[in-house]
Amino acid sequence: MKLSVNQIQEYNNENIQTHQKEFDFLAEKLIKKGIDVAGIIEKLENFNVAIPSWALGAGGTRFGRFSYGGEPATLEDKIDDIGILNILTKSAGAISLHIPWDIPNDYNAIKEKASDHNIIFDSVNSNTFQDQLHSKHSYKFGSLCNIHKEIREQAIQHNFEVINIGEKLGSKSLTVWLSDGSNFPGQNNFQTVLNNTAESLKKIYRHMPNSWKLYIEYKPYEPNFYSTVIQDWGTSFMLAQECGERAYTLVDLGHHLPNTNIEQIVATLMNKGKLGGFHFNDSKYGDDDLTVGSVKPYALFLIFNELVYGMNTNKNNPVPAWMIDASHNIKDPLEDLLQSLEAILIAYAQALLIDQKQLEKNQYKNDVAICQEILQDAFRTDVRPLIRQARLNTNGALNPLEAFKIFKIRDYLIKERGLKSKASGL
Ligand code: LRH
Ligand code: MN
Repeated sequence: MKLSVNQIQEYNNENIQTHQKEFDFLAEKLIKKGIDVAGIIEKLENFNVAIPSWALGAGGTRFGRFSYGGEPATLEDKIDDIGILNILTKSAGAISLHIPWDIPNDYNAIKEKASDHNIIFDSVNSNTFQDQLHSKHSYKFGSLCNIHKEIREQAIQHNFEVINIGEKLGSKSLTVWLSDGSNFPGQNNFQTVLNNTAESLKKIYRHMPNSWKLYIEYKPYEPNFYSTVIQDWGTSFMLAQECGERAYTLVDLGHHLPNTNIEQIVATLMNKGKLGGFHFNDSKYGDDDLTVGSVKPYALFLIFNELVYGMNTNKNNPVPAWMIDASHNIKDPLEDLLQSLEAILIAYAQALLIDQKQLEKNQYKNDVAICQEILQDAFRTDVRPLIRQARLNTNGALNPLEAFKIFKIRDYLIKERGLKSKASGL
């Protein structure tokens, strides 16, 4: 399924007048406030989010999985699907692979297909939370933390292989998430498993090319339900510091206990130059992997407020890696990802409206009410005309989700791949 720029332009022509009126009205209002509208639109045009290769089919839980029809059963099909997201939004120009779920058969063919769709290979993810068919040792009782050296070595070797695969594709970072932990008190010696994990991560870090970054992802629980070795940002931060300057903490929004102040964690990590990137999603209770901005949009906005401040202030922190990590149990995976991309751009655009100088001035005066008003005024601004203008400027669709439905893309994919095709992943 390859959509043409002409098809997109034809679709846009239907809606261009409405958009132009809404955009002109908003732009005039913002310019009057001294806001650099052109600058914001340029930032939105250049904002690219990596799509997880493991979230292009129907997700599932232990209670079941409802397949979706037309799912991408091969890595080639997955790249084609991300190509559809990218031609509609112009902000999905990257794929994050999970190994071994997505090991390429033909590297040159895969790289060619990706470049045809203007897609780059972002972070590669290792997987030592599942046993592989021919693996000698099981990770049932842990991988990089395991009390048995030969099992740690097997997991370290796997990460070496993932780095080698990423190098061949032009990726520049490795993401390590460990399910390692315990289900019962007494099962693990906390210090032993932490020391083993630290030593293992250092070996992996030293194997990476000097141009690479290591992202250490934390999570409080699941699949282990008593302890997780890398349970929170502090543990990940500590391990990243022990590894070296190219090791960072990765923040998956769903990996926090209820009511955790994630925006403060983001500010703290940026302050220390250790914020590596994000796995964007949303959640009500646990690691629900729901559509970004679908449950707590204000929290996402507050996170982007810290990101905008940090990207202006913390020059010691690299530009974070923007990635989605979601699982689609009942929605069309591509529609869900289109909504997530929209929610991320909306939160970023709203945060860019914040007058950081005014905020700082009123924080200095302890005028708490005005500080709140400055944030809420930005959050209560409908910035969608700015995002539409950015897409128009980049030949994307004014409203990608609507275009996806009008072009009947899912029907086309089902005709092409059948109802039974199943995507690898979660
Ligand atoms: C763990 C996680 C991690 C991935 C997996 C697919 O919950 O967020 O990022 O490896 O999901
Ligand atoms: Mn994740």
